[in-house]
Amino acid sequence: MLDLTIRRGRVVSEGRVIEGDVGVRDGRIAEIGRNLAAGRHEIDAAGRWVLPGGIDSHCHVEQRSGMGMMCADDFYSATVSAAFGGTTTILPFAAQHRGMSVPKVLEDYSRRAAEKAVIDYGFHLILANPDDRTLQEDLPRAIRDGITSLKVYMTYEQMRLEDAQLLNVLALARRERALVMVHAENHDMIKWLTHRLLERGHKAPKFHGMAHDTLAETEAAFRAIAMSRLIDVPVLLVHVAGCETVELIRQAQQLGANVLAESCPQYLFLTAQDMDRPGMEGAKFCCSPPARDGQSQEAVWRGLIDGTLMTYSSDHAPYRFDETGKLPKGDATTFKEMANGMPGIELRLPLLFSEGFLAGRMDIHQFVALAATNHARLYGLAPRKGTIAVGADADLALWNPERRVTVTPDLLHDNAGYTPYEGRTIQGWPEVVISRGRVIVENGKLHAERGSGQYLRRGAPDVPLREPSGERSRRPFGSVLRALVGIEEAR
Ligand code: DUC
Ligand code: ZN
Ligand code: ZN
Repeated sequence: MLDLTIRRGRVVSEGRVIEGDVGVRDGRIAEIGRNLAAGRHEIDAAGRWVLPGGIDSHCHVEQRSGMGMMCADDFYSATVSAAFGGTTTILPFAAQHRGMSVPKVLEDYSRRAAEKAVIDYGFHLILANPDDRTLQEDLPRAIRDGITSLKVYMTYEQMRLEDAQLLNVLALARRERALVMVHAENHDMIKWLTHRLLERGHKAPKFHGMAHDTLAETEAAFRAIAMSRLIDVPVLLVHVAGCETVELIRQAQQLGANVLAESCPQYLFLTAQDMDRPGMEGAKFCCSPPARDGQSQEAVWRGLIDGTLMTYSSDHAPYRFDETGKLPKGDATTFKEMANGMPGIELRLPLLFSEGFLAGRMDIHQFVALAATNHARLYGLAPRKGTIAVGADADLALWNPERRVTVTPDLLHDNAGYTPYEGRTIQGWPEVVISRGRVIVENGKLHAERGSGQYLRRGAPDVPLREPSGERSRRPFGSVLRALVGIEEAR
C-alpha cells in the first residue's frame, strides 16, 4: 500500500507534464501514473500543478552579518516561512568570520539547525579566513563531509578576500571538487563612493544604491571570471543585479568559461527607486548589490529565461526595521550603518510562478528548473532532490493557479516584520507542501515538528561543461598551470 496518493494533478516530471497521480512510500516517490493504488492518505490535486518542492540555495538564517548583526530569523522561523512558500530544501550559510575555525563554525550551525529546522537543509561555508590550516586541513575535510560549496566576498571590510586569497580558494576548489560562490563587488569603488557621499552629508538609504554602483558589480564579476578561467574551475556569481553583468556572463560563457550565475526576486521586482521612499522607509529595500533599473530587471529576466543565469534564490537576509537591524541609530542611521538585505524566502516562488510562469514569460519546465532542479544539480543534491521521479524524495508542492493573494506582512511567517512586496497581488499559490512524504503545510496550517528537517550531506557539484561557441577554441590548461594549482606534477 502507498502511504500517500496524490490524484489527478498536473504533474511536472523530468520535462514532461503528466495528468495523473503520484504515489509515495517511505518518504520517496514510488510511482507516477494514472489510477494508482489507494494510499493511506489521499489528496485530490485536480486543477493543481504538482511540482517539486523548491530549493532555495541562497538564504541567510540565524547568521551574523560582517558588521555583527544577527538576522531576524532562526532555523525554525526561516524554514517554516520557506515551507509556506513552497520550498522544501534550503542551503543557508555557515559563516566563518575572521579568527574562527571552520570545524567550530560547522558544529555550531549544525546544532542550531538540527534543533529547529522543519525542512531539509545543507550548508555552504562562508570563508573569511583562508589561512593555511583552513585551506589544507579544515576545508578539504568539510568538503568531503558534504559541504561542497563555499562563498567568498570581494567586498565588506571584515569579510573580503584579496585576489591572491581568492585564487588560493579557487585552486582548492579545483582540487577538491567544490563550487565557489562569489559576492562580486569592487571593494575600493564602494569605499571611495561611500566616503565621499557621507562627507557631503548624503546619508539617506537611496545613497546605498549610488555607493554600490553597478560598475562595481561588473568589474568584480569580470575579475572573478578571469580568475576562475585561470584556475580552470567553475565559479558561481551570486545575486546578479545589473544588465552589464548579465551581458558579461553571457559573453564569458560563449568563450567557454564555466561561469554560473544566480539572481533573486529583488532584481526582478524592485528597483533603486524603492530605496528613495519617504523618511527611512527606503532602508527596507537596501541590499547588496542593490536593485537597479528597469533595463536591468529586463536583462535579469532574459538571463533567467535563456539559461545565462541558472538559479533563482531568495538571498533572504531578514533584518527588522528597528535598532536591531535596519536602524541601529534610529532616524540618524546612515546607509552605511544599516544591515544589508531583505526578506524573501516565502515569496520567492509565488512571485516567479505568478510573474514568470502564469504571466507567460517562461514555461512550467523553466519555472521548475529555476525553482528547484538546477539548484539540486549544481549543489550536489541530485537525483534525490529537485525533481519528481521514482526514487527521489517526495518533496512536493501543489500549486493552485487560480488562487489570488494580496501580500500583507501578517500573511508571512518570517520574523522580519515587513515585506518589500507588500500590496502586490500574486496569482497562484502553493496550497499543499510535502517534505519526504510528510504533509507539512495544508489549509494554511503547519504540520511539521520543530527539528524534523534533516541535514543533507551533499555530493560533488554537477556543473555542465561549456564549449566555446563558433570558431573559438577552449583555453588551454597546460601541465605547468595544473601543477601550480596542485592537481598534477610539473613535467
Ligand atoms: N550579500 C548577500 O549575499 N546577502 C545579503 C547581503 C550581502 O551582501
Ligand atoms: Zn553576497
Ligand atoms: Zn546573501
